[in-house]
Formats: sequence, C-alpha cells, structure tokens
Amino acid sequence: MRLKTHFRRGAATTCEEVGIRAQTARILQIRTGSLAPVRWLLVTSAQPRLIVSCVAENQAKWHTLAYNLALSCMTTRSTYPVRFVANFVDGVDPAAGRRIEDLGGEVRVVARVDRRNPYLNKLRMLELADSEDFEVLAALDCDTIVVRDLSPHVSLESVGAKPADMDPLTPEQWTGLYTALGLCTPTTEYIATISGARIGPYFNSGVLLIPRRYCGLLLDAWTDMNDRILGVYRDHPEMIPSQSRVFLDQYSLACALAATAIPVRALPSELNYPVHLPMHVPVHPAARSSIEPVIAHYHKNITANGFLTRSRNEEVNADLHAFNLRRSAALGMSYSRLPDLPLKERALRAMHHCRKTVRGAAVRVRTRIPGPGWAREG
Ligand SMILES: [Mn+2]
Repeated sequence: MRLKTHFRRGAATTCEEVGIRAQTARILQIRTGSLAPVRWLLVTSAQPRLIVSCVAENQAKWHTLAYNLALSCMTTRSTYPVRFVANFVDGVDPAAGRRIEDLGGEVRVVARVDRRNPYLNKLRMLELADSEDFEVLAALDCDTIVVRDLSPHVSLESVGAKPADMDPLTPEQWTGLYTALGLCTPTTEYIATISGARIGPYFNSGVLLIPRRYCGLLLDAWTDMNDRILGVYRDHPEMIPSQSRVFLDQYSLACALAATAIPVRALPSELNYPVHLPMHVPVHPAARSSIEPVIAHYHKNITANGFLTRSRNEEVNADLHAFNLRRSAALGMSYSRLPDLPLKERALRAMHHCRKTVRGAAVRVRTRIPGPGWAREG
C-alpha cells in the first residue's frame, strides 16, 4: 500500500455518478456543474488498489452477464479506486466489448484453459498479476453483481473466500481425495451457507479476494491441482461421482489452498450472497433490513433480457431491484418491478431438486451416511 496520486480516466457520465466518485475516490478536482462527461479525475489514494474481474465466454448470454457485473461495479460507491477488467475466452464481439469499455471497464481476450472444464478459465484472472498494477484482485463469477462498497472487505494479508453453499462430497470422499493427492485432510470446519451442513475448508470459487502477492503462488498450485484431480477422476473413477465432477475448480481450489498454506479468511455470506436458493437459516423479517449484501451471486436468476429476478431471500430483493433500475436507465430498456423467475427455469429447478433428493437419499441408504443431501447447485 502506498500513497499515490494519479490521473484516472473518468467514466462517470451523470452528476449522480460524479458525486459517487467524488465522495469515494477522494477526487481533488473535477469538472462539475453539468451532465457533461467528466474527462479526467485527479485521485489521491492511500488504499489498496483493487481490480474487479471476471471471465466470460464470447456468447450473447455471457456478454449480458459481464455487462451486468461491469455496470454494477462501475456505478457502486467505492472507498477505493476500482478498475474493472472483463476477460473473454478466445475473442470478444466488438459491440459487447465496447459496451463494457463505455462504462469505464477494460476488456481482455484470453486463451481457453482446458476444454474438459469451462470453469477453469477463471484461473486466467490471476494472470493479471503479471501485467497489471494493483494490490487486491476480486475474482468474481460473471453471475454476480456488486451492490455495496467492496473496499472495507479487502485485505492484503489473506485470501478471502466464502464457505460453499453446499458440499457435494462426503467427508470420506474428501479424505480420499486429499490422500490421493498426498495432502493431509484439513481440520478447519465451516457451515455451508445453504445446506447448513458442517463442511471442511471448501469454498465457493465465485468470489475470491486475492492479494496480488498470492496470485502467482495460487495460480500455480490451482493449475497443478486441476491436472492432478483430473488424473484422480481418470485413475480412481469410483472416488468422485461423475455428477459431482463439474465442481473441479472448487475441489482444486480447496486442495491448492491446503497445499500452499496460503492464509485464508472465511468471508461472510454478504460477500457472496446466494440469490437462487433459500439460506439455511431463514432470516426473520425484522432482521432483514440489517443484512446488507455486498456481492449478490444470482446464478440463473435472470430473465432472457438480462434483468435479475426476485429471490426467495427477500433481504436481497431491494438491491436486485435497484440494480435493475440502473440497468434499465443505462440501456434505455423498460423495467418496472422485480420479475419472478421464468416458469421454464422454475420447472427445471423443481425437477433438478427432485432428482437430487432422490439420488441423495439413494446414496445415503447405500452408504449409510446421515445428514443432509450431498448434491448442490453451482
Ligand atoms: Mn456463479
């Protein structure tokens, strides 16, 4: 962290946005008084410089997700200066890239990591440490939006990650995996956000706050563990059920953190707030107003035209609605109220839930494992 004065290209286009930046980024001198775009902002910063980033496929659906995240990031009040970098795999549609750049975000094209698992592309974000000047990387899933100031939650000392919503593996499967990789099974325990089950240090990889100094070490270890776990899938096909293998990037993250002993701090749910499924502890209506999510992770809770849908976790709905209003203003699209999840998605989700329940019960009967279901949604 160092005191630094630098010029920053201003992306603000309205008085309100200028106000947000003026208040939060310690702007000493700005052009004011009209709705005209502000060209340059003089910023004095003594706080960690933060990059918020995501990785998207070059497809219309992903363009929408990356745009939503960029919009949320660039229009949310922030105490620290924030850069936003969207990475697109193997190319980017020029119009989609321009929409993000028009918000003040940056666009990069990166190569695919491994065709066997698209989620591994998120490792490309950690490569930003090779070329960019920052102190903390907020590596986010595209299906997240920033709804409050992230600055108070970053640390230069440890990687921040939220314990997973659910754990698809049993303790025996985890021990088998750690043992196959030559690692001791960690003893730290957390409570999974949605299932409420006790889990080991297994984190949702959708929100990671990574000090730059750990990016290289984590990238190497995470890459190595991906390769080794793919080897375990091949050599010990009975160890991890095929329907759970899609979470490879999260297993490899857990194993990489265990192997490197990189300091980790468990982020509270507010930093990676699930929108798609009810939290394991239902929130009392009176307590709802005191919950202030910082990053909402909405998974598939989105309409075909890119607006976020109502959550059963009501405490996050005001933030989703506020975001939709900003999106509607930015894109000139009509919007009035928080939509419900499309019927088709609701039906698919009910079927998926049913299948998981039946499969989970069957596995528990077969293996006599007590407790909640082992399967989880991503
Ligand atoms: Mn996600």
